[in-house]
Amino acid sequence: MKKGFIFDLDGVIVDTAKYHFLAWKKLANDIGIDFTETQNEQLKGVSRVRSLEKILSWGNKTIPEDEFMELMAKKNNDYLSYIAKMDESEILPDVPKVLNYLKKEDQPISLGSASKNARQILKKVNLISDFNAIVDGNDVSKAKPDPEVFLNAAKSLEMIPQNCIVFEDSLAGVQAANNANMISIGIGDKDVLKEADYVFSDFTEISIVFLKELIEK
Ligand code: B16
Ligand code: MG
Repeated sequence: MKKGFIFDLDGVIVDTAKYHFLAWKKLANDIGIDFTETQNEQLKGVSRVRSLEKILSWGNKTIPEDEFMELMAKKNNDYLSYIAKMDESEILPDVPKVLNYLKKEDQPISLGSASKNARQILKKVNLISDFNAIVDGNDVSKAKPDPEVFLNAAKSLEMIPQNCIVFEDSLAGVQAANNANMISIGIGDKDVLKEADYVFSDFTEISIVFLKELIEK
């Protein structure tokens, strides 16, 4: 049987949250707003626009539209300078083990990410050819927990949602997968991701036997 396997990017395939943190922190501090790692956690899976809106509201700041656009561009340029230095060593543990097994079993694989930089990142870490479809922040109008990104990924793979499995590190992403009627697999903290059908700390905890069962279910 074929299943559609959909992977989030940031926090699932690579740990780019640390680069988002550095870039948002610099930007926030430059405009006189404090920015902590706890706040960064709340931006996981959240779009660039919504992230800046949240940071401004935490700092009780309102700014004109043109300045908002300038700040977004500034943050992204800074973020891209970190991305430029990425290579295969930044792929999270055992991600290749899982991708290689799914490819060997001829299972369709898609990306389902909120990031507009997804293709660039996949190219930098040399994984772009592992994906049969890529759905990212450029292809959606509604943010997770809306299921749009994952439903688009299912469509691209020509799979029905009920036969798709989503790997996600953010609560909003797990909720998006559940809202899409897909099997949700949380990657990260069990307390944060308790709404997921399964939760693993990382891919080293995911066995080939488990993947085989998902395919055969
Ligand atoms: P960009 P994911 C999300 O990616 C990140 O988790 C989130 O922190 C980021 O703000 C968002 O992408 C947009 O990213 O600025 O590169 O378009 O986790 O959905 O893969
Ligand atoms: Mg993520």
